[in-house]
Amino acid sequence: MRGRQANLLLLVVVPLSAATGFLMFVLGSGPVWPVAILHGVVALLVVVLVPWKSMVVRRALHRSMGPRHERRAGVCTSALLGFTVVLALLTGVVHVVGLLFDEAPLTTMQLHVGGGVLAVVLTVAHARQRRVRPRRADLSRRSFVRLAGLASVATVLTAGVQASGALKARRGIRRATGSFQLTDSAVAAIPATSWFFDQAPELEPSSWRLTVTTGGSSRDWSLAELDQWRDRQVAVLDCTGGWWTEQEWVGVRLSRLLPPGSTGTVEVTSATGYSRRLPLTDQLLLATAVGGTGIFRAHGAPARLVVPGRRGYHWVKWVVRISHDERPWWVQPPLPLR
Ligand code: HEM
Ligand SMILES: Nc1nc2c(c(=O)[nH]1)N[C@H]1C(S)=C(S)[C@@H](COP(=O)(O)O)O[C@H]1N2
Ligand SMILES: [Mo]
Repeated sequence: MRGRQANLLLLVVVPLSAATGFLMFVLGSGPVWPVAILHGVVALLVVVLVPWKSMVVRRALHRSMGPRHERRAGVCTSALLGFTVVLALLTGVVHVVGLLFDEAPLTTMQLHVGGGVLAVVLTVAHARQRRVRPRRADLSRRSFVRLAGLASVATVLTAGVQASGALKARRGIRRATGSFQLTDSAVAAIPATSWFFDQAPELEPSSWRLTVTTGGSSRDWSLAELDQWRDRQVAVLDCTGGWWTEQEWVGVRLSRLLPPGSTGTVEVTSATGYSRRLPLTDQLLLATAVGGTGIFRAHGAPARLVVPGRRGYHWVKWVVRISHDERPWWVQPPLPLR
């Protein structure tokens, strides 16, 4: 294989790694494991391509250090790109085979996603500085046979990483999403987590109101009024940071606040402005208590959404507004933007 073809493949493979990684986040606890395998294979193709890429890199270094010092623009981008790809690869593998460090300021998975996102941005910048032109022959039968060969090696590597992860972790501790169970299952041990930089607002329970809008009319609920219900739901909070915890959440089924038999979706909005839209076919619960205590302020007091089967970023905290209509739930950014 030529260096140019390795470059072309990397140009596809790095963004595709990120895309499959994101798909795992979006699928919740649905059919996520085939995507996890695909993500591993696509990402580890990068490792398989290292021999060819290292020739490209060596040639470039040689040219820049040779007598003519042909130093091209974009050297910093290239170096940074190399660093972020290695970071994403290492943290990906460490996460799968490794442990969850509950106490660390950043989880391995957060470093992983940070590295992965940066790697895609830098790949685009890098490719603009070093254009590679695809040729007809790149789509030849021979190229596809070669790609199949490379992918089989990547599949073996993925199987190895997954198998060592499975051997190392206690059974049941890892979900198909790749997340690890928190070592302490107590409510007090749940990390207070934000998607980006949201901070717990000051909400006075006695003056807090939940505004529910449906069919052109709206009604405010006080906490005391919601407390007439004690609906229970055992559900797993699975954060994209790479951890999960199973708890019994107590509060009111969201459907109780809507006309009986309502269909469609609800947009659930936080006092901070953070919001998600979800289908009423989900077992949505507005939780005011968990595991025998009230919800703590950092975890969404006085009321936070519980969405069984979906990843943590849907579990809106500090809920103040619920708007019900027939808009499809998927007409929103697949991941929160704030
Ligand atoms: C930017 C978005 C990304 C997200 C959301 C993401 C997400 C994930 C997740 C959830 C896992 C765990 C899979 C499991 O436990 O089975 C994982 C593993 C992994 N990721 Fe990523 N990833 C991203 C980007 C990347 C990139 C850009 C690379 C490399 C170029 C990469 C390389 C890896 C590797 C090597 C593993 C271990 C795979 C295995 O052997 O099974 N990831 N990633
Ligand atoms: N208002 C608001 N709700 C939010 C978030 C946020 O940033 N703002 N983060 C979500 C994410 S990513 C997760 S994993 C859970 C974390 O809940 P916890 O703090 O109880 O662990 O809250 C979700 N709800
Ligand atoms: Mo999260």
